[in-house]
Amino acid sequence: MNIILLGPPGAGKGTQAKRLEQKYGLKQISTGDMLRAEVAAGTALGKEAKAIMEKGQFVPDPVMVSMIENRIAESDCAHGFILDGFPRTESQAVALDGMLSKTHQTIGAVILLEVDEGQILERLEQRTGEDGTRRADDNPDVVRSRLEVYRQQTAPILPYYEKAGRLKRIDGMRSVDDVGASIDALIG
Ligand code: B4P
Repeated sequence: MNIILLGPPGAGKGTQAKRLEQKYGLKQISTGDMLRAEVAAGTALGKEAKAIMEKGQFVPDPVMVSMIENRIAESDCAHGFILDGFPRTESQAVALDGMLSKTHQTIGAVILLEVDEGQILERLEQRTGEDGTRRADDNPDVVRSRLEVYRQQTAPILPYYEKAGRLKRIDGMRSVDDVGASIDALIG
């Protein structure tokens, strides 16, 4: 089973993807984590991505599409994967359907975690990494830009999945366990 998790920044995509990985053995593919690894390694892509992410904007579609195309072809994704942070634009959504049809793979569930903006600002203001550090893009000004970019570029892909009857909405305002239980019920 392959799953797409959609939702605004801080909706809990990463949190739920990790849970699904542990519970069902599906591979979490977090584009945000992959980009942050490039930044940490100081690669050419990392240098480009750092400046973009710190402004709360999106890394160009062709870069993200080829990153995902290569990643899902790896053997650890063969038993199923969770896309956490991809697609984020209509062009990414269309490219994803194209690449999956070439490899005869399908998406079993497209799940939207719905969380309001007040709650997002609160969560991201409190988020710290495992080492206690804060992400540069979690400061309130950048979060506001990320929300605007979400409204303009990611929200328009919801009808793409809704039209095909593929989109499942989940109330993401509840506890991590309650949100997880709703996801389990959907995919179980
Ligand atoms: P991401 O890393 O994907 O960032 P995110 O949207 O902040 O995270 P998420 O929804 O996973 O929230 P989390 O579970 O951590 O992207 C960062 C940047 O990378 C983007 O802005 C962009 O620049 C770039 N990028 C990534 N993908 C791209 C793409 N496809 N195309 C172009 N650019 C791309 O949860 C947030 C917080 O809430 C945590 O502290 C968590 O503990 C807490 N939380 C979670 N669930 C909760 C709950 N139910 N109740 C209370 N708190 C909860």
